[in-house]
Order: sequence, then C-alpha cells, then structure tokens
Amino acid sequence: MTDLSSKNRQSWLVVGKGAIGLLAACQLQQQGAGVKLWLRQPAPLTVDFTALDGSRHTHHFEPWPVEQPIETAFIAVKAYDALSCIQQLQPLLAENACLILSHNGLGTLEAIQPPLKPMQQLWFLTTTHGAYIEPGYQAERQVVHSGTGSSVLGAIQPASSQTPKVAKALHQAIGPLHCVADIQPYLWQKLLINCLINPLTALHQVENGELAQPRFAAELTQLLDEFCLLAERAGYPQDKAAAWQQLQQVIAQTASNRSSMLQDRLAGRQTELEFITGFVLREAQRLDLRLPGHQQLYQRCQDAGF
Ligand code: KPL
Repeated sequence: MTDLSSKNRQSWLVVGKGAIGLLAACQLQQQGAGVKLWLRQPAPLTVDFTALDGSRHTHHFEPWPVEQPIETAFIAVKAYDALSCIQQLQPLLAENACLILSHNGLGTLEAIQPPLKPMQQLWFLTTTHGAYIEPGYQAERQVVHSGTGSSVLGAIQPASSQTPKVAKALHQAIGPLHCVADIQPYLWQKLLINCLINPLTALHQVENGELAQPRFAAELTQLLDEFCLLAERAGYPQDKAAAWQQLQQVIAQTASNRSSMLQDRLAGRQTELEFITGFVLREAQRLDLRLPGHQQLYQRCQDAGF
C-alpha cells in the first residue's frame, strides 16, 4: 500500500450502528473522508469514540440524504439483515457503486444473488478488530476500540473484481487490510471462532475469557473436532492444532468482551445463531455429516429462546 499519510476525500455511507460499523465510521472520518450514516431519524448521530490509545474523540454523523447517489457503502449489519439492506439501498446506488459488506456468519447471500448492475461491486470484509458499544447510551453512542486486529477483503460480485479504490481508506481505518482473491477460507476461519465462542457465551451468559476455564474444555474440543470434519468435507480444511491455538488466543485477547451473541441476547435482539451454528448444521446436512455437539448446542440455544 502506498502513501498512507495522504487524506482521503471519498464520500462514504456507513450502514449499521453496531460496534464495527461505528468503528469504521469514526476512523474513516478521522482520516478526512466524508462519512454519513443510514439513519432512520433526520437528526445527526453523535458518537463518543475511545481510540485504542485511550484518547477520546467526538464524531458527528449526518444522515445520508435520500437524493444522493451512493458510490461507496460500508454495510455492517447483522447477517439476517444483509440481503434486505442491499435490496433497500439498490435504487440509490450509483452505476459504479462499491459496497463492502461485513458481518458474522455465513449463508446470507447464497440463496439469492443481490440485485446489482454490471458495474456495481459487492465485497466482503472480515475483521478481527475488537470494538464494543458502551451499554446505557441512548441519545448518542459511546464506541470503544478495544483491541487491534486486521481485516481481509475479497470480492463477492463480480467474483474477479480488481482491488477497489476504497481499499486504501479501509486499510487506514480498520487495517492492516489484506486483499484476497477468495474470501471464503477466511470466512470459514472466522466461522470456526464464532461457532465455538458465541453460542456458548450467550447460553451461559459469560464473558469470552470464561471459556478458558477447564469446565468448557471438553465441549470446545468436541465442537472443534466436528467443525474440522465439516470444513475438510466442505473444501476449507483447518489445521486442528493451529485452530485450537487461534481459539485460545481470541479467548485471551477478548477475555473481557461479551460476544455479539451474548450482547444480542441480553438486549433482547434476534441473534445470528441461524448464520453461525445454523449454517454449520445446514452444511453438515448437505454433506451428509452428523455433528452432535453443534446440534445439541443449537437445540439448547433454541430452548433458551434465541
Ligand atoms: O466476533 C466475535 C463476536 O463476538 O461476534 C468474537 C471474535 C467472538 C469476539 O467477541
């Protein structure tokens, strides 16, 4: 990547007022990009942002004007809203619009290809940056960038797209950014982490770090074994020892985090279970595999009402 110091003047729409959407919005604005949010209300949103070094910054975001064509959008919505969100934006998209989608889980775009025109591009970004929204804020939001990470960007539609112009801005905002020809293996790696950490923490209502306790070791091992079996069969083989190490690392690095599924559950929101464990089970069925650990975990989550 070149000239990382130069200011970026691109005009961004950020959709999604969750931690990752607002993290990207704040960091893009900090570099000088014009950032507006997809807001229901006409009033601007104020975000009190705590950067990694502990410094605090106030950001104001105007709502996206309905008459303005969208050239670049970062869409960090829940998995279950991804397709309808793209469909909703469609009439406003510029002929050469570039959309970057980011969410947990898999299986949102398989059934229906988003209705995009030939020059419009859809990319997927997966990130390991940690961020959360301080609970209790209503009128404005307090976003904390809690852990550094990196991001991977790959084309969804058209599949062979060249690195987009916006890669540099994303590199500065939530980088380092790696652009890859095939995003799927990276999504499977993230799925592995999410399908082990999220349902268990949400079910037991514990912070991520609690999963390092010996009482979770047997269940995590079974879930990992089953996931590796599935991933191998699906064409995304995982190195089990490396995956276990990666899992422990994420648990340690995000020890005091509430997983997104636990946050959703505590807030009474729909969870992404269907796109995490649900996706794992649908893939297992397609490939004629039985995954009793994931099946039971899914059932327990359903019985618990999420
Ligand atoms: O992605 C996450 C999530 O909570 O959704 C992890 C990595 C588990 C961090 O909490």
